[in-house]
Amino acid sequence: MNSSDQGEGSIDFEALSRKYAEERAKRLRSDAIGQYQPLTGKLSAYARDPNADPDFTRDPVRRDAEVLVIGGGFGGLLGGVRLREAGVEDIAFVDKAGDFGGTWYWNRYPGVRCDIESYIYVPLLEETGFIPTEKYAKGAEIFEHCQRIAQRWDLYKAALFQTAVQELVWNEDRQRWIVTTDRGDEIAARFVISCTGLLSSPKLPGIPGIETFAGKSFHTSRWDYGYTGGNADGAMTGLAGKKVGVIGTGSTGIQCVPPLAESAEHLYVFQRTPASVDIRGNRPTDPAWTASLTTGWQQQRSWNFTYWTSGVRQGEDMIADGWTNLLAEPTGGFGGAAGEVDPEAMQRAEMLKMGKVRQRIDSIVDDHATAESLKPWFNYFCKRPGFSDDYLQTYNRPNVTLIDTGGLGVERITPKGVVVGGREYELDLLVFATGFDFMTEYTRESGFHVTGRGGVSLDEHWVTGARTLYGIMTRGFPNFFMMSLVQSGIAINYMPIAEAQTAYIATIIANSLSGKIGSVEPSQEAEEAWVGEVLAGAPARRAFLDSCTPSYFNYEGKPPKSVESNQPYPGGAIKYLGLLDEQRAAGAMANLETTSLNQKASG
Ligand code: N01
Repeated sequence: MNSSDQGEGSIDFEALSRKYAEERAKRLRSDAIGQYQPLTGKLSAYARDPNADPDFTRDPVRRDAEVLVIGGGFGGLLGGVRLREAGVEDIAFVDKAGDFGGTWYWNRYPGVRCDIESYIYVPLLEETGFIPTEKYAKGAEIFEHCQRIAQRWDLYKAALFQTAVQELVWNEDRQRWIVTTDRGDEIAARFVISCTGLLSSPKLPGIPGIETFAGKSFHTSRWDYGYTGGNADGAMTGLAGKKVGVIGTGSTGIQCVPPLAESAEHLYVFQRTPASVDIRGNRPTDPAWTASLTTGWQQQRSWNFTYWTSGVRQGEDMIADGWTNLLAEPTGGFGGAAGEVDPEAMQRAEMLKMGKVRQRIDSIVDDHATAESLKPWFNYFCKRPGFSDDYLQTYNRPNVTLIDTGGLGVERITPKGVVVGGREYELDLLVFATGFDFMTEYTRESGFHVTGRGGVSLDEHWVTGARTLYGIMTRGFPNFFMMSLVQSGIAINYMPIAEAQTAYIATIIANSLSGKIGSVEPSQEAEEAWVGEVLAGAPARRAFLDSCTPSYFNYEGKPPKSVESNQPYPGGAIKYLGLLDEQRAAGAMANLETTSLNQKASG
């Protein structure tokens, strides 16, 4: 098969497609996403936040707010900033975490960094004057920047942390959402923006015996440095003399494996499907480059990345990394002028890229059998591509063993350790790098119920699939804005999508407040037209997902029927961003229906 990896001229696309299908078949399971379990019930200890005060208490809050933002990650922060800029003062925040930061609050595992260039991934760099110290910044630096944003735009003053929203009920008389939380709060908000994150509910595999493990164990998003010692830079002195196991080799696994290998006596990596791991090429920020930046640089750079990763050559490749060089393959572009993808050209680019990823493994990993086990056989975008300059090298260490489960996964967990192929590996620490829920039902992922006009719940409203305008609003749920991937634009770098969405939402809210508008929601026609556009892309997306090895991208190989309408907008990032910018520039009120503010609401 390696002969198929020699370059475009000699590549045997048919043989590769057959190999991909064989590998996929090994991994398909009838229980699909049902193989995972949430961190509740007998596994609820896994949900404990190691960074928050477990004894924290406060009196319940009862108040009105003009805007309530649920979630203090990048989406919520950007929403807060844009609302402030639009003159909205009364903004409350609620977050389960102990601070702002979202992903970067929770994910503090060793080695954590962003996998998109930080100069375009980290928001508001020009506004704050902060420049990340490296091309791919450490998690701690990004987390600190989240706090910087919250301080600079004065968002802490009405923030309720360690608090989970439980329910949102629309009160038609008051034209407000009555929002209740697990700390007994009741906030009557005129507008709600829900930014609960795209990958924020950790999940554990339903491996038999998981609850019996008697050693130490945690999910990567709840790293316990109290046990391991050290910090995200490594030096985990608590692991001296300890046998450590990691289950999961996705983006998180490939980042935490190298520092674990340095600190543990022995590290076992339990692999079900190998990740694609390309060159990272991280480097410190060049002060001369920083000094050369001129106004508008971040947005320009971000657009450049969006174009290149949409398959459109757009001047110089400013980022020039493993994401953008998909276009450097000798295939020509794979996107039309507006970024609509040519599936055949894309397939060729992906196969060539994966060939190079496999060749790289041979050039780094000394042991032949280990190298073969580490080779990924699926289309490049079937899973989130990974990048690392030390992950593959880690398998050359004498204290690291790759336990390849041949696509079947870990067999069993016992009080002493992990069983694969009938052999038990005894462990002191077992780390679950097993990811997060992704695009499941809104209630399951957000953790709260939403009841709109007429007592209809969002789950009922979407029972046959989602219905939205731009993936942001849904009819019957006035003054409620969502930031998720459902029917929304999608891009490799989520940041421009979050920026465009929050600018659009803030404009609607500011217009509504100044124009004495009591409720705003999509018109029936506009919502139907948007759902129609999403559904028109369903067959192509379905075909791609059906060809992919199981992962969270394709609901572990068994996408439910509702996925057709729950999928992201198929027109591509360039078109979606252009559309939102156009709408906002025109005042943002097109395609919406409004009612005037009534007396009870203004009182
Ligand atoms: O989670 P994942 P993640 N036995 O779902 C394995 C973002 N992110 O936390 O591939 C053995 O990708 C499972 O195996 P398989 C990013 O968007 C970004 O790594 O399903 N193994 C897989 O290897 C990313 O995509 C950054 O066969 C089992 C792993 O667990 C997303 O978060 C950093 C198993 C889960 O991988 C999620 O990444 C981190 C079993 N029974 C995360 N069950 C950066 O920005 C599951 N697995 C750098």
